[in-house]
Amino acid sequence: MKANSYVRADEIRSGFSAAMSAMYRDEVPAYGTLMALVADVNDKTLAADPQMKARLEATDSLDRISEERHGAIRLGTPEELSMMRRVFAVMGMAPVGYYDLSTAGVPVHSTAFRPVGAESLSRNPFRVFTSLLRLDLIADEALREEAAAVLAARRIFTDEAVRLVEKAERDGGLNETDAARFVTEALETFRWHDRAIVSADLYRRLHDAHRLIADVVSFKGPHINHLTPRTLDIDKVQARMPQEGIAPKAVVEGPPTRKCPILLRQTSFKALEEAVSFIGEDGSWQKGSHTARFGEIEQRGIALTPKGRALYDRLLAETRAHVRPAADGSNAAEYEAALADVFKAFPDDWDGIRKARLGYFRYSLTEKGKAVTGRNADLETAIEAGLIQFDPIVYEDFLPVSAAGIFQSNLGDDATQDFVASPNQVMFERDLGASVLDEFAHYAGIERASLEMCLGIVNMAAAAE
Ligand code: OOG
Ligand code: NI
Repeated sequence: MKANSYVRADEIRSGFSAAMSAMYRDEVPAYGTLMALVADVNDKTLAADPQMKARLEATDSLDRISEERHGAIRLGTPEELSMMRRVFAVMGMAPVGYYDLSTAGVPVHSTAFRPVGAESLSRNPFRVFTSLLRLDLIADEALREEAAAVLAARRIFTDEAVRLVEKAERDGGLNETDAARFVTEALETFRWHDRAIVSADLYRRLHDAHRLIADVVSFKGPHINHLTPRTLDIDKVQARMPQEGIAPKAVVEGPPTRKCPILLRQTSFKALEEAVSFIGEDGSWQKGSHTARFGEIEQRGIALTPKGRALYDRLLAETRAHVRPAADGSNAAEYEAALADVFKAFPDDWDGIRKARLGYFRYSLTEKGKAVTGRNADLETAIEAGLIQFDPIVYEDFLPVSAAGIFQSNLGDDATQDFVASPNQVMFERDLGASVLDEFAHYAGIERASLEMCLGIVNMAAAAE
């Protein structure tokens, strides 16, 4: 079969993201409500800000926004993680970044599977925050072994999904029939199962060790635990959520409200208590409940350079040393005020951010720049002369402190627990069966390529003179 009869990985990913969204909307109706709210706020924001709309259109990122979302799953074993990597690879998604959440009292470490090239991202930036449970952080050895035995016996992928992954790897792609089948089969892994694979007694003991352990170990598969649409104005969505019957968490995670959004701001609504049944004696089912699935929204801003990120981390730590947001929201206003105040130290205009080398930008020729002949200018002169313009590059990744806040708000206050900080990227990559990509190198590459294109054209015009 010729390679060009294969469906593009970008298309498989788009199909999968749409199928996942439809499934989750069926399973968790509040997610549908949130999607409608986000679509409405995005439309109004764009209508009120024609300049924002024009720049999003020009940078090829307007179309993707209404389709844009991320999800999250939690896996139990190295085998599950490495197979998941292969499943996502069929959809053109690679592991980017390493997130250690043990410091935040959550016994997992994680990566984000996402597309990496600029073109793939603009087609569909679907990402999945993927965590691996760290049983090694559980003190009770007997319980650890019991949990490991349950995990070792489950199969989270269908045989057909595995067969199609192997076929895609062998042939270098999937034809249309196989690609459609693959989407259906892969989706099965993410489905909610209301019948647990453990007894109520084991569930309770796992839950007592950590709620997250119960969530990962007790079920047939790693149900998608949230899907997050991207909004252009998170403060508006947060304010309107209660009117739609959704109670948001107390504070928005990440940077404060700014004229020039940086990195990522996120908020969620609390996980739902759902009816499940546990394995009872002699084949019966015992009724109970489980709390895991929630909703989240996010607003994405500019990707920061290592220098910008260090400044962000420092300012966030400074704020939190001062006021730590309480889960019940009692000091939310105080926290927000402190955050806004401390972040005054972070420039809030695009050119200031650019000149201080705090963020990554995509450069392009203006109409005037395209028409120019015979000018061989350096970058700053060309920008001042209106020949070259710049747009912020969107941050495509996640933030560990924010992720910890999202985990915590859905695990309940009683779950706050201290683990010894123990990042172990080497172990994670061994379990993954690959190294994770470096997010900074990716943004720097996009910036560099855009610059070369501009300067190349300006210089070519000069040379042709
Ligand atoms: C993942 C939480 C992290 C985010 O957006 O930072 C996350 C989880 O609860 O499994 O999704
Ligand atoms: Ni999330």
